[in-house]
Amino acid sequence: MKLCTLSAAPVMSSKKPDTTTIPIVDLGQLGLGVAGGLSEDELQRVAKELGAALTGVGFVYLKNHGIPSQQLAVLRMAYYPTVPSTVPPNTIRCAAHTDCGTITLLFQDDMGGLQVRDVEGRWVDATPIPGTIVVNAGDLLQFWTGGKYVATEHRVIIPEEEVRRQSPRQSIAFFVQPNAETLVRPLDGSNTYQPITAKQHRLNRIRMIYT
Ligand SMILES: O=C(O)CCC(=O)C(=O)O
Repeated sequence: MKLCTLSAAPVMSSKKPDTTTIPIVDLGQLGLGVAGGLSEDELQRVAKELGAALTGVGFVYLKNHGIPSQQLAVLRMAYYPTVPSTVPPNTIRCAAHTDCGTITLLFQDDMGGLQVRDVEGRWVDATPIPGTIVVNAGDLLQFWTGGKYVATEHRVIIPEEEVRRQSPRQSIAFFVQPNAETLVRPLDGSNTYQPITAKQHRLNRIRMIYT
């Protein structure tokens, strides 16, 4: 688990944006995947187009982005409602699990409740630092590194403090995954883990959970 601090610098312009239209930037011109690529001038032009779109409305629709349709990365927003007084503290709110992708970014506020299991098997509070991102290692990172980076088992528990129990908890998790057909095998050449595609591993996990 690693922590990094987010910059407080504003990303978007303070100018009131025109939100009536979302700009479209066509990346088809980049010739993605084609050897040679764009000239510096062309890259500058596309970068300026993107910069203008993002500092104006703050959103941009990317056309012909070249990202294969079978990409598996997911942004999950989970809402945990307030907790009735009948529920004892430390009750499990999100069951212990590892994530099935490579890394997961967990955006932190000050609500807490996340716990990770250490190498001795003890549950440790991942005390939240607002404005930071917890980076969680997932199964495929473990497979890829031949077990050097072990997938972090984690869970969420109900807090003790009344103020936290009476506030809803909003979790924002970005699950980074290789494309579906990517074959993941230990990069150290060992046979610690059998080769498996990202998609097959995810299907195996879904079957385990729901059967
Ligand atoms: O809510 C959290 O802090 C963790 C969420 C989580 O583990 C998950 O969505 O897989």
